[in-house]
Amino acid sequence: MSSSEVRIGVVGTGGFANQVHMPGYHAHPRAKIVGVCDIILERAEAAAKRFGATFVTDDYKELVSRDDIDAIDVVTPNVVHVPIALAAIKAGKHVICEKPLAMSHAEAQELIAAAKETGAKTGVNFTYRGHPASRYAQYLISRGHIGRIFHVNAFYMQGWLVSPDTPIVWRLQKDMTGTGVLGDLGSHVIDLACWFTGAKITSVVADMSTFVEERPLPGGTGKGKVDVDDASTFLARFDNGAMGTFVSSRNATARGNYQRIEVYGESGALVYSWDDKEYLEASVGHFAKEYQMLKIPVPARFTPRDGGTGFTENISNFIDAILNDKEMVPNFADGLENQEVLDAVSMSAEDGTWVSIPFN
Ligand code: SOE
Repeated sequence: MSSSEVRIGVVGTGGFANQVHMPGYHAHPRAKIVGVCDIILERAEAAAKRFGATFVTDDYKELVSRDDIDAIDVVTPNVVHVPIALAAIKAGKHVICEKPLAMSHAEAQELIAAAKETGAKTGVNFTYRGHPASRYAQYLISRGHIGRIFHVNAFYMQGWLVSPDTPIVWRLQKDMTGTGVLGDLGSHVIDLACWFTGAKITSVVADMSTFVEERPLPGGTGKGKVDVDDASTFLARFDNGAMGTFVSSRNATARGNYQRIEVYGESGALVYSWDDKEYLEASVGHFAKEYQMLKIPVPARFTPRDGGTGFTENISNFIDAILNDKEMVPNFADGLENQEVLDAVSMSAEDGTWVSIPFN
């Protein structure tokens, strides 16, 4: 590795890569995007032009094998996360991958085994760990400010699929994404709930629904069947005895990116809301009031490096982990834990029975 900077290869140059990942590397003083790959070569060429990459390809195998690249960022549809990440790890690269990590916990286990072999630094882009209010929530809970936890209620509600005229995209195709809203949005609040509390989910019982079963195909070429969940709700038990309720939907009318996690403990409580960067609703410490939540300001020290909602925080942390030879968090182990919950929820929704994890 170049001692002065981390040389990056990005696979997948679609919306999120352009809005978050590549700007994140561009903003880091010791990161450089050397190569980009996309199955749509023109998209990769546009990204290379915008971010100064010198190598462009539509074949990820060419990118991961380059000696002038230290780390690979996988920003593709879920179905190819593992083959690309595996190829990168086997080529001696560090890897960060978009969420959810894989299409199944078995696939995720394969990734972890490969990374252990090479000592690769791994990361999963659970974006909302970078949010100032979520960082403060995790700080307060991890330092015991709400005591023994009774409840975790998590909601992630978007409304972009309310109209039946919204066409099918890869996030709605099982063979590309695995699950629908569960993996797309549920994975985020599952990660936050476990990170906030430091607890693991040990069993779930679930219900999933597809409200709109047929949608226009892209390009107006007729209609196609939707084979993934539009909404997912599940109950969970944590290993610390807490009870969890998780609701995620992309049919939540009027909601843009509504993310809310309520945590109730024996000596306090707090509510994190993505919409509010500056405050937590809380009853903690000397703010603790019986039957009253106060809006407490998030201290400046929890402001992420981008000064906003922290969308690029994981990207910066990944670069720093490589430069300082430290472990990136969240990493593939967190991705596997998350994947086990996703798989358990999908299994439970089939017959409505409780499913315990870990599986083996
Ligand atoms: C779409 O639902 C989406 O872009 C998710 O895929 C992201 O993970 C989330 O951060 C915002 O919404």
